[in-house]
Amino acid sequence: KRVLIFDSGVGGLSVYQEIYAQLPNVQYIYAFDDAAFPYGELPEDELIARTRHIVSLLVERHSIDLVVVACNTASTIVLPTLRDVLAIPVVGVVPAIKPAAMLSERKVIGLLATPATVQREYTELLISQFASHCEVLRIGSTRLVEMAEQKLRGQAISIAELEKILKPWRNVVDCIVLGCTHFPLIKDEITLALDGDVTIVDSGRAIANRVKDLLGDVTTSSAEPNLTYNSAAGINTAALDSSLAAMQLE
Ligand code: DGN
Repeated sequence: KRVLIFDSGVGGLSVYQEIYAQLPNVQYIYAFDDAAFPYGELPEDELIARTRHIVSLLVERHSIDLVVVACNTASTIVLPTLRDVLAIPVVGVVPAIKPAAMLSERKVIGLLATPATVQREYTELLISQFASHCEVLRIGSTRLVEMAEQKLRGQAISIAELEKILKPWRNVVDCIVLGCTHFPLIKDEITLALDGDVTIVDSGRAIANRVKDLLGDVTTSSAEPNLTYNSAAGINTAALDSSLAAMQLE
């Protein structure tokens, strides 16, 4: 079986990690549209057109069995179109508002995502459906996405800068939704910057469960490499590979 995991950058690798842990015998193709990075700042129609084009092309070229749109910014807007044009299952990643609303004791939760995701209609819908009894504070940050990219390329990131971004939430929220797939990659740093008793939730595990349900148990291991990359603008995948190897060893 072949699964395509798609994001605009390295964030989808956090989702890949979760899926790989449950389905190690699947062959994965990781594609990232770094030519249009960051998606959080792209007009909606452009985002839909690009995603549709790239994903359709890769699905055909690589005989893909299932697609994971490992990007909240894209998933909150592009899933209906993709499901229209593709004949295979399309799994999206959207903010884990529902579990956060249940876990929060103070009923004050923080949604940390891209500037686009925090104001999407789909996000509003999730909040009114699952968290209408909570106060939902939002931070939409592209800087955090860049920091996650930096970390995965082995560069240091500044906790002081993170502290500044997250300051309004200190001792206010008790549960944070990582509504961007880049953010689980800097979860430790986010915890450190908040210096408090917060529960942090993301969608990775639930997505992995969903993919497993849809594919069933895949027991035969493939002779091909487990993970290959496709980049729209020739990013340095060697740097990505060494970081990823470290991630897999954890
Ligand atoms: N990883 C993407 C997400 O989950 O929304 C965002 C990446 C970006 O381009 N800003």
